Amino acid sequence: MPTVHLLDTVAGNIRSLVNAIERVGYTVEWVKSPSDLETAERVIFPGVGHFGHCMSTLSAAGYVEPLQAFIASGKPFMGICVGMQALFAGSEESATHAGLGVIPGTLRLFDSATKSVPHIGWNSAATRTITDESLFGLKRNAKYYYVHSYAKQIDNDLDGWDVATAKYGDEEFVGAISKGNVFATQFHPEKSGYAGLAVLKAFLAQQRLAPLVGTATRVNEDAEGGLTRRVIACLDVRTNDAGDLVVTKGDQYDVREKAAGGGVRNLGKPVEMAQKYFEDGADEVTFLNITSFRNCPVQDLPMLEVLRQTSKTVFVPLTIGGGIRDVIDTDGSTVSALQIATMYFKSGADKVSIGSDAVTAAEEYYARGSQLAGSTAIEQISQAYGNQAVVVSVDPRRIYVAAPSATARTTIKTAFPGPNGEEYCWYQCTIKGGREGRDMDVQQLVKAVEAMGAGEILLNCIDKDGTNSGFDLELIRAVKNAVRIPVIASSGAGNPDHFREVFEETTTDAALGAGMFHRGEYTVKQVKEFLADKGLLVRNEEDTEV
Ligand code: 1PR
Repeated sequence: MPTVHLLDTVAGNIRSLVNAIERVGYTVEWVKSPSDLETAERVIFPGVGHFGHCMSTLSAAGYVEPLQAFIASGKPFMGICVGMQALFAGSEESATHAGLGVIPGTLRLFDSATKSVPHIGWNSAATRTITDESLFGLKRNAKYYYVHSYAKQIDNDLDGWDVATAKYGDEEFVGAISKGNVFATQFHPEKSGYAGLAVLKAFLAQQRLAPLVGTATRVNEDAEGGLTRRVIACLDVRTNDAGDLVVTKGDQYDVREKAAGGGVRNLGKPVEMAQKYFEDGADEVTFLNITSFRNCPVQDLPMLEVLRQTSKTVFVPLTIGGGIRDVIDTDGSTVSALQIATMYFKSGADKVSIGSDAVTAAEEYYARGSQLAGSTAIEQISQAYGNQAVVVSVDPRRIYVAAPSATARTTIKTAFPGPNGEEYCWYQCTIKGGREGRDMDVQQLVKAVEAMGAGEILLNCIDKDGTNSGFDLELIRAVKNAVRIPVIASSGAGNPDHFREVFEETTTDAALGAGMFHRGEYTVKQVKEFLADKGLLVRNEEDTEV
């Protein structure tokens, strides 16, 4: 098999890229020192995180000139995400670091006044300069997975480059760019389903231009127009009483069968179910380890193997939550949350989701007078891997009050009064899977974790969990109003119309379903088709194989 040299100087989920490269028929060799670039035939340079950190790492390891020389040699070179950004002259993200200067121009931060930043999700890469052929397999009506806060907006400084663009709000920016032997994508082809694998395959085979065939010829102007709303499948995983790792699902966080002595509900095997949801068109798959695996050495955490297996065949983003905190290992040693997160990223996770530990960190943040500590799991992981890699999973519960004056917490007037006719409620944060309530409202929590560097909120709702009665729209609006980072609505989805409702009636960035998919009541595909029929912009994977 032909080889690809991979330059991995930046932290992140490299395993998925390796899996994707192998899937399209190539083997990976690592660039271990700058001299390896002299003999490499084709190079891919992926990157996540901070532009300045990326450039200083490259420079400290002596890669800047060898990389420029490789690119000048005319051999195929591909940059991905920050690996693309590094090709530009510079980025606002770090005024003190120059880029490689292969492409002119400077990256700018997205305007967050009217939209969530980071830009996370599925967007287009529609070629502007080439319209009658496909550039490296890009399809005008396909969607690709992006996750970034800085972008190269379209100015006229890109003359001579073939450019494919995406739109976010009213900003049009570079989604992919190419000239000669250089090809770079802001999106992650290894996380963009079969459409992304096709791009990787075309680059590696050096099929720069190909005739537009099949679906590629069907240009859907609407579909080119921006970020889709994401539909996420979530798998709550734990060991059952027989010691097997199972996907489970309860209601209001009770996952045992209702009969006396009921065991943990077993709805299937995590890897198989994730695979099915990917094939059905899920935009992301989230695993939540809902009980810590007791007496298990950290190195053997069962979810590490679940991720390794899943990332071989599931080419959309994977999130892992549950137990991301500093822990004492079975041998008595302390393992930091950052080390645990690193193990998960290396095993194929793109994001980690932090629950209980985030609540404790937020309490300490306010106790210090809204000062950052620098040492929390959220801060450490987001500094090392970028904000986009840190999700905070929130488990709020409604506390009804007769009037706002009855509590110091932020209340909302609810259209669904409490058991005694109370017209107000506040959303109390909980820890340990809802077992313990804390004296903090959800708005306080999400503001604190945004300040610490969380990139996304996974917004559960204990009252709605497993009820099939639709999302808590009041909660979602309250949280969307409190933060600028994207929000994933969760808990209560029972049918496709609940997804339409949450997307039409709130500005949530994504919506997550669990029980309705696990029990086979509806498929992800049915939800997507329903949303598309209602005129909502969703990604519909048309390819099924590469
Ligand atoms: O506190 O960092 O160790 O993380 C624990 C994680 O496990 C948290 O993200 C917490 O939400 C989750 N969790 C803990 N206990 C349970 C439980 O169910 N007993 N599950 C639990 C939370 C919420 C969603 C669920 C949606 C949608 N589950 O995952 O899938 O509510 O369900 P639906 O569509 O069927 O209504 P830490």
